[in-house]
Amino acid sequence: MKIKVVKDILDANEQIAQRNRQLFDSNKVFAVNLMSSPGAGKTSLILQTIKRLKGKTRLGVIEGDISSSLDAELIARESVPVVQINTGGECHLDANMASSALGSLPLKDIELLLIENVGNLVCPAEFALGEHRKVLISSIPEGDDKPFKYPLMFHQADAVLINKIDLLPYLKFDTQAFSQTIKGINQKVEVFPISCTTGQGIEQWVSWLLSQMEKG
Ligand SMILES: Nc1nc2c(ncn2[C@@H]2O[C@H](COP(=O)(O)OP(=O)(O)OP(=O)(O)O)[C@@H](O)[C@H]2O)c(=O)[nH]1
Ligand SMILES: [Mg+2]
Repeated sequence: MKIKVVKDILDANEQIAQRNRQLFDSNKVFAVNLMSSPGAGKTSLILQTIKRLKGKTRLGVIEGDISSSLDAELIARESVPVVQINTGGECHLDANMASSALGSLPLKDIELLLIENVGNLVCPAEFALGEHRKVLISSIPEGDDKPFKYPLMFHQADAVLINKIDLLPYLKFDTQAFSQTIKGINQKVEVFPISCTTGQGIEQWVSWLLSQMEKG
């Protein structure tokens, strides 16, 4: 009985996610669901991406957090359309929350919508939002064992960014073994070592993102 309830919730989410996807496609918006544990660097990555694409690609952002509008305030300073969703305790965004936020964004003026999910390596993987790509950000301080502990997230990702590589001299993290483990779980995944602090690897990430937008 309990399992059926969970399945019903996921089925309902899937239907709303498909409606969101139709809305994205009819407005020619390419949507990316950015997921990570708390503090891995989702907002920093969005800010770096805005820096590279400003004036070239019209961006929009949805910020998901349990509470506060701190991240949205950082994005708003860049004069990019942004909506903050507060889940009020839920550990992930769902398609219905994303749908409510879409009404407050000028979709016709947006080509690339970056959706920052709630910091969590478990629940966001279960709830589609209607996005075109899922991107997972891992970071050096979290340790290189995360693909073994949270395989679903790594299995679903179209790209995994290994952030904070500027900290490699100080922390034990085997980047090569980490990448190999991810490829073992998910053969199609792209892996990019990056640093949002130094800007290393951001060029490659942005090129990949633009190539994915072309593919749709
Ligand atoms: N050393 C280093 N620190 C970084 C890097 N990227 C982000 N940080 C720092 O990591 C902390 C968290 O970064 P955020 O971008 O806020 O992370 P987040 O994933 O958006 O966090 P939540 O929204 O709270 O889940 C901040 O203090 C950043 O300055 C990086 O490449 N190197
Ligand atoms: Mg954030």
